[in-house]
Amino acid sequence: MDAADLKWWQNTIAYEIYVKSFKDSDGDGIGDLNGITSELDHLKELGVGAVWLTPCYVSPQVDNGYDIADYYNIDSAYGTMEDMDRLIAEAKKRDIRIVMDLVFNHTSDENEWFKESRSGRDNDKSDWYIWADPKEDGSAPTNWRSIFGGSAWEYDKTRGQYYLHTFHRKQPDLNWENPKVRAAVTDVAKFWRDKGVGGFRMDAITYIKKPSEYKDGTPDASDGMTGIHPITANTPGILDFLHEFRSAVCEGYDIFTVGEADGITAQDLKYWVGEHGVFDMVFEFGLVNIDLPDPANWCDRRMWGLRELKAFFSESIREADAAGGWFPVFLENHDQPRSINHFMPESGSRDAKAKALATLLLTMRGTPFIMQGEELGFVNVDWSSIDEYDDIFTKNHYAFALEEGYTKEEAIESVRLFSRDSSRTPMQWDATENAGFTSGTPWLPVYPDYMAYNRRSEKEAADSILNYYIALARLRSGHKELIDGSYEEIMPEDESIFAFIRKDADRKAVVLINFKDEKVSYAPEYVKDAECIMSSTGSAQKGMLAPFEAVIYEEDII
Ligand code: TEU
Repeated sequence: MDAADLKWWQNTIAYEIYVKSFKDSDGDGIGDLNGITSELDHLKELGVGAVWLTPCYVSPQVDNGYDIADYYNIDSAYGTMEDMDRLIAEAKKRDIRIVMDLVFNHTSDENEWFKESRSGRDNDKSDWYIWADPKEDGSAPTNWRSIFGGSAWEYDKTRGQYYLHTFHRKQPDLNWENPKVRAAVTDVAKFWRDKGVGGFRMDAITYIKKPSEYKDGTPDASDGMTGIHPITANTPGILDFLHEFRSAVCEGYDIFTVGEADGITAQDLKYWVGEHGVFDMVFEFGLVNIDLPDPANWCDRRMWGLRELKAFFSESIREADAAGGWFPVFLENHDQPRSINHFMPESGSRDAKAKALATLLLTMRGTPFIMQGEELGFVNVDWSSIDEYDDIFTKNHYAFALEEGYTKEEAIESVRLFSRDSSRTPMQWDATENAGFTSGTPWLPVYPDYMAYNRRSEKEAADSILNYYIALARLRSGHKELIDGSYEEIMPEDESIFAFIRKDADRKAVVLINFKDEKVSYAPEYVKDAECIMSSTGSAQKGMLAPFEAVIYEEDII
């Protein structure tokens, strides 16, 4: 495949904006759409062509917008529909397309759809959500635990029934079995498609189909409940719903979809992406859960090795390619810790680690997704009390850990490692107060390192993390094999070096990344006749890598 044959979204770099934390234009401490419009040039410089916005629709903000009360309007905290139209237009001028986050597994309980549904058992929307009768003793229909903790069922007095919520009790699940619900969410997607957005990220999409029978599961914790994820993720029949959605919304339009697909493995990709699939790409969870046997329990961590991390990429890229699909490359998002903390040892230079990971992100086969702040080298927050955290999942997890008998120290350590707040602190634009994010009081504290790690200072320092990202982005566009080239892992057994070859008809690039805080060597034959086109240290030596050094060598194919 030639780069010219690729679709625009395969050829570009995507960037995730956590709207609440990117840039505040009106001093209320909350990021907004006009703030984003004012900083589009930062994205342009990074080579970004697609910007995924976390949900900015009307919402009571229990889960920062993932609880939607009105899909057709913008939350006043973020601006107006005119602001959104202007953002779409200004982005387009810079060849950037906006990607909307569609949250269709659930709505807010303050959505009109739900208000009507809960008003009685006999209304037009009475079965738009998942209602079930209590057990004989009046308790919840099953012992399923929601992903954020506590029972997945909430009792409603008016109906005398429980409703299901995979996430928070203020996020009731929609009933996709009802064709009217499917038509309603399709209409929402068409509305945004017709506004000229470039694509959709489909939130929590693997949970939309529930099993036909609601049965208790074997308790997996002392609360007597069982986590809902294995019970409802990827239920047979789900693909029928998604095929229907794809043909109604996407066919014939130059837009892309990426599904957030917890519970999908590389082996499932042939049903999910490519010619016979339902999306253009899916975000798998194999990498981000590498250290958590049960992602619902952050206290129970496992050791992992680089070989496993490398195998994840090799397998998923192979299966996505085999299906005629495409792979989204990501190391971070707004639900995950910062990648420097997640995938790198504690010791060593933060800048060197960030550059090593940047090299992986921008040279792997697929569309890279940069999480805001990743390009500046952001690290996890280090707050010592649970009261300092904001995220509901984090707070519920802390309570769950204590209930399970972990000590306070163990519980807070797990929060330090996995809290979703780490990826949500305000963007750091300059060294002025509040890092130039807001003139008011930021909704979440700015990370104290902002004097050094901010966009302006990093722009001025030649060897900064940001300038390395910009250099890599430019390199990609001039060295097409890094975009369209095949992917072949080399040295798969090596526990220190992540190495692979990207090759097209004309050129071959060899990428070598040292994941250890020590000097390591490799067989120089791999790069014998090649020229170094990128080095994170500026002093590459064939056969040797400095701690966390990343290098790219290239040669023509004759
Ligand atoms: O995330 C879905 C989600 O939380 C799960 O996939 C979860 O990570 C996993 O099951 C852990 O056990 C999306 C959004 O990205 C997130 O911010 C929202 O809170 C959530 O949906 C609810 O809308």
